[in-house]
Amino acid sequence: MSKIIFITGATSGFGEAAARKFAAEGYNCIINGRRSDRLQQLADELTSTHQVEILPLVFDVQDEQAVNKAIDSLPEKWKAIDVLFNNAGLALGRDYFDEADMGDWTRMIDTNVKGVLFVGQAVSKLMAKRGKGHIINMGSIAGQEVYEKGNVYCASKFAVDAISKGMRIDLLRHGIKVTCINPGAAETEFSLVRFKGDAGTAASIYNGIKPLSGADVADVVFYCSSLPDHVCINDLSITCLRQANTVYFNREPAKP
Ligand code: NDP
Ligand code: 8X3
Repeated sequence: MSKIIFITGATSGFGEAAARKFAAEGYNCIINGRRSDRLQQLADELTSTHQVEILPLVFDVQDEQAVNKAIDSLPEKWKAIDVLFNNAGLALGRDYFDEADMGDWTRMIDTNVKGVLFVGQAVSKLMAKRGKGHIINMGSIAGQEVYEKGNVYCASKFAVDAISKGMRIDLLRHGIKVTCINPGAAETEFSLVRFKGDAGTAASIYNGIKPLSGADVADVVFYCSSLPDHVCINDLSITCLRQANTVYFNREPAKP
């Protein structure tokens, strides 16, 4: 029987790349995001390319009731979730602490922290009933080191790190693995969202480096999920070759 992965934030970036990777590897996928048109398009493409089933599930991870309703109303066969890629998240703004927008902070906390908790708890209950499962939370190297103007985005990812550690302890009795993946700079829609559609500033983040791609991270997620039952990668950090941590880059000079 095919395995099932539940991916939040599958309309772009890491989540979309993971849907492509896991579908290609024969997983049936529950894919989530708020943009229903993109989800449906991805579902149509993957079902026509691979011998798998894809279930699009539109909801906002910030909305606890919507999360629980969507997961409770899954058809019984889709509740046998093997892997949760708890990935939906965002950064909004890159501003000094005293100048940042409170609305941006609220959305980051509601999405990156509360969203991870809402989806994580609902799915962990299903996994606990089966006595197995694997939860892969999306952290960041921003959850390991704070950088200038990173304040609340970093805080939200430090929280994901702590939540992952807590889940790992509390879910041990149910045989559930918990992994926290911590990527560095990756070129997805992340920076475009962070800089609110300012494509020039978004692109400048990747000046002089070959950043990670969604597919690079999806490969790592798949690797973590394909190890023997008794083996769990707890934390995994991944950067491109030209990045050492959140601050140190070796950028190739611009060509004249
Ligand atoms: P993208 O912007 O490309 O993708 C983000 C995804 O999250 C989209 O599918 C978006 O879907 C979804 N999403 C955002 N808010 C919500 C919400 N409230 N409810 C449901 N889905 C939501 O960025 P990435 O793929 O890069 O980001 C994915 C994760 O990786 C995030 O948690 C991010 O913090 C983390 N990360 C990113 C890094 C990077 O450099 N790119 C590095 C380290 C970590 P939709 O808008 O349709 O709802
Ligand atoms: C995204 C990586 O360094 O831009 O989580 O915050 S960083």
